[in-house]
Amino acid sequence: GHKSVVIWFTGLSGSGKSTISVALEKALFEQQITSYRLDGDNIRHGLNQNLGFSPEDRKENIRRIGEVGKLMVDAGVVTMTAFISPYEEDRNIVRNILEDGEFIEVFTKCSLDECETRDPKGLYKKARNGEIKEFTGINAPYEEPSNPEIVIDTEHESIEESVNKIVSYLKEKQYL
Ligand code: GGZ
Repeated sequence: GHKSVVIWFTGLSGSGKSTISVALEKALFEQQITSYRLDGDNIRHGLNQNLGFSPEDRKENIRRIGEVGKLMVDAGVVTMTAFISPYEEDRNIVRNILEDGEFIEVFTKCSLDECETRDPKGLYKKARNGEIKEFTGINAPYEEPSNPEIVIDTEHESIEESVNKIVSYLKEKQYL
């Protein structure tokens, strides 16, 4: 059995939120635990397609994802979310929507330099050229979590190491 929970990844674009959440999903599945991932593909293209990247829209994006996470937890599902969620205040709103222990904040730590080198979608380059305004890390802020449950350092750890760190936490705290 397992306890349902929201595993909330936060970090810069290109820091590895999606990659690690996909790998974690696989590791959980191998332990017979079905999980669900919320990401830009299934949220920003659907439920939140009316939202952009202003501070107000990001706040509403994160709030709605938090509410969906709450529904998923009520349905008994281990839920992973992969959104930049740059504002501490907005992440704390989600923490407060959920009950104690239902929100695990995973800071996906990676320097801006490294994210910009990876630049898998060429978005940092566009932001530097002024083609994207309000791009997180370039001309919009990213507030690092002050007290995350887990920090993974994707610049220096392998995917496997990061996933193991999260799985160990889940076991130690008896979510699994
Ligand atoms: C940041 C942006 C922006 C701006 C488009 N700023 O690397 P990606 O492409 O796949 O991930 C980024 C994604 C961020 O959406 P989130 O819903 O996670 O953001 S937030 O939590 O702040 O609401 C990036 C792309 O969308 N993208 N414009 N201006 N990222």
